[in-house]
Amino acid sequence: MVFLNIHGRQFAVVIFLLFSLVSASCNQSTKVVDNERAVNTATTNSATEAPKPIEASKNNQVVIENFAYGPAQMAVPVGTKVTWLNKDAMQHSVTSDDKVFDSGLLKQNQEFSRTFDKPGTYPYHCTPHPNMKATIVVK
Ligand SMILES: [Cu+2]
Repeated sequence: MVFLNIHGRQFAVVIFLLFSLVSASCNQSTKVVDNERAVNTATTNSATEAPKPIEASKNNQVVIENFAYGPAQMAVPVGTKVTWLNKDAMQHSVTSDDKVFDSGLLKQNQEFSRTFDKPGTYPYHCTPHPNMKATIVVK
């Protein structure tokens, strides 16, 4: 009887170990799926959120209107020619913060263009109105 009891207990322990192994591996595979789901969700989120502030306009044109550059942030590939158009009656400039380019004062409906041959971030402003700020990102 004693032997049987021990044997039975051992058997139960083996069953218990097997069961915990199986359930552990099940949990692990569930976790992997959850992680993948989390990664996918994170990727989707960053894909929808990250590009938002930087918009590439259809014709790589920035319109200056109501004392603002639109879009204020624009991403373009290397070699892109960007054109600014001043729609305001007020004169504005397109002046690089790093003195890389300067349009001088643009009258109403006057344009300024620049081709960006090097990747980088190009912040610029309006000389008469320093609160007017925008950025071109060249990739
Ligand atoms: Cu201005």
